[in-house]
Amino acid sequence: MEAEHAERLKGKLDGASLAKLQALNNPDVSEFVADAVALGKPDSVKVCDDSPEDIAYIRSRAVEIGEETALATDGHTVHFDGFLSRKRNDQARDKGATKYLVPAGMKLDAKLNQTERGSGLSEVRGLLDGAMKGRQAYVRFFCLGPTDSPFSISCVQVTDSAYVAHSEDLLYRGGYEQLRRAGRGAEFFRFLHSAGRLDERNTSAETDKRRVYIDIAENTVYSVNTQYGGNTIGLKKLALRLAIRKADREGWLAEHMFLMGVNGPGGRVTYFAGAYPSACGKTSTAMLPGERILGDDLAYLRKIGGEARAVNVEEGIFGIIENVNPDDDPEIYKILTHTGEVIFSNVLVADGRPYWIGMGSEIPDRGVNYAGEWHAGMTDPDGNEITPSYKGNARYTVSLRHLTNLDDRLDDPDGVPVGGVIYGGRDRDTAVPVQEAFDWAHGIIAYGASLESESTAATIGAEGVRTFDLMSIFQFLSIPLSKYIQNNLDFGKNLPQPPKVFATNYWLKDEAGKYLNGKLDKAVWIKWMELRVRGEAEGIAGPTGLLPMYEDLRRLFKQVLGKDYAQADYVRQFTIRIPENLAKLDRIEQVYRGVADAPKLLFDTLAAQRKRLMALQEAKGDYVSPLDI
Ligand code: SPV
Ligand code: MN
Repeated sequence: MEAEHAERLKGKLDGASLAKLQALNNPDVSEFVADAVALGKPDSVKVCDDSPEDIAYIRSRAVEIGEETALATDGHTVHFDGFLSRKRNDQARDKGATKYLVPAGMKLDAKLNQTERGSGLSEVRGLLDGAMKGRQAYVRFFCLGPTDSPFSISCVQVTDSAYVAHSEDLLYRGGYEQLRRAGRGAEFFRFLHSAGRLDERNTSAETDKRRVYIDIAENTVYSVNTQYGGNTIGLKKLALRLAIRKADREGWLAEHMFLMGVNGPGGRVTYFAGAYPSACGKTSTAMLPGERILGDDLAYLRKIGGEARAVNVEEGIFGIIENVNPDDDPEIYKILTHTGEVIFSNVLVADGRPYWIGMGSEIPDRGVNYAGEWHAGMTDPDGNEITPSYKGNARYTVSLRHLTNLDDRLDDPDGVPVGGVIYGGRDRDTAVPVQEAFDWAHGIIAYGASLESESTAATIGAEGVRTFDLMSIFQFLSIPLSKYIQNNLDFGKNLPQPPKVFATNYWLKDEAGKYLNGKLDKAVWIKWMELRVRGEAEGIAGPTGLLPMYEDLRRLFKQVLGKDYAQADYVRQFTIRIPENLAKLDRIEQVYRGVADAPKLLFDTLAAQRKRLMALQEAKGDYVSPLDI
């Protein structure tokens, strides 16, 4: 290691840690670590490799320093993020404080949150200066995607939070050995995090000084005064922002998508990738009983051998725990109630057991939760109810490796072939439950780039407000919107057989506000999509896409759920609601009129959709049954 780096690390690292850094033979890594340590000024530094000993060390540190507390069941721990009130807390991604550092001369889309690089760097580095004092820092190496594959991206994380480092062990593949083999000059993403000053509950005390700054020039993300995973776990949404830029340079796609295998007739498996905004059924789709999960949050898509192929970036789940119960999510519920490594966050704990809203059994009226000692009926300083588990964002962190429904190709270096891409939002009154795009470009524009979702209790503000969220990735976009859409269009262009594109809507209601579908109906939609990908079901050409035939769904409802599917239900669910669809087109066109250089094909595609809707309206009225098309 260069004398200069060794000098800066002197006295902080023990011999073993120093040797691990040295063995990497990568001056860029030593430089990053030396700088992080000089800045954060931790008392000591532990460098970890991929060994079980180092992973066990992190796990026990998290409990020792009180960032996690052991629960009654072996392997279970709980972590709390900061909470003062429903309005002031560290319980979610902080959109306002997350900014791109933009170097002089570079233009980022005006819709992205950004600040000038020089001043942004001094601000965040100022906050990190000495932030690790009195604590140990952990240096971790991980890989995005399977190791030693065309998809792999090496990452180095420096953090003073054992909770963050522990979460990363459950969520990502170890990357030390890969980086060591790559040696000098190997590229990697860098993440520097400090939880900042902690209060008596070991939660970040100065969340008003919370910052997540993304230095796109150096592939480095700085995060400070926060512990919530979405702001701190480098490889999750922080890396996604860097990966979108790398994918843009290299001609592939980094997406906010689940990845799953669907069992088709005759033992075949068809793979799907799906983008849904938070709290819209993404994890529960990927976890559908009887199918094969690969991932629930992040996928990379590349063209390999003339095919679209995808990997799960992660190997674990950081999932929303609310409403996980034995009926709706039996696989996850089993994991959460049995021995094995689970980090619960922001749930209620009583007698060493975790409780959460919607778990399907009684919740005690007293215990300890994210607000401290808790009893039913408590309110926060603003007068809002303190719910037993944090409404909308209490979570669990588990490795995928223990799931019995895990697909066996999680680590395939070439990924799995993608048969279909699905876009799904929360929409009470417009889109049918499932439909297929006419072709790749139609799907990318009319479904992906037109994705909207209604706000839920998981987000601050009024519920039921439609929010534009293209490909459910808007919050993570790090390149201009138009470029991102063009890259998606281009991806499918010269593939002999691009994936089919579908849209789902699990949230359709009738005039009385009652949901038109059962929670498990998605198990039927996915089987229909599987048949479509294989060319084994007919589609009815409607104005917004191809609709399922009643007969096919009737057969599938019986086969998958053992249910009789009435034709009247089909008609109610798949009626084309023309005024609502036209209103949606108005909203989406309005959004894109404000986007610089939006592709012409986007406006053409939306205009063609409008024309089809109006022609049908002219012929058959405002609400048209699928049987009349
Ligand atoms: C999401 O909200 O989309 C998540 C959790 O997957 S977070 O880590 O906050 O991004
Ligand atoms: Mn997500």
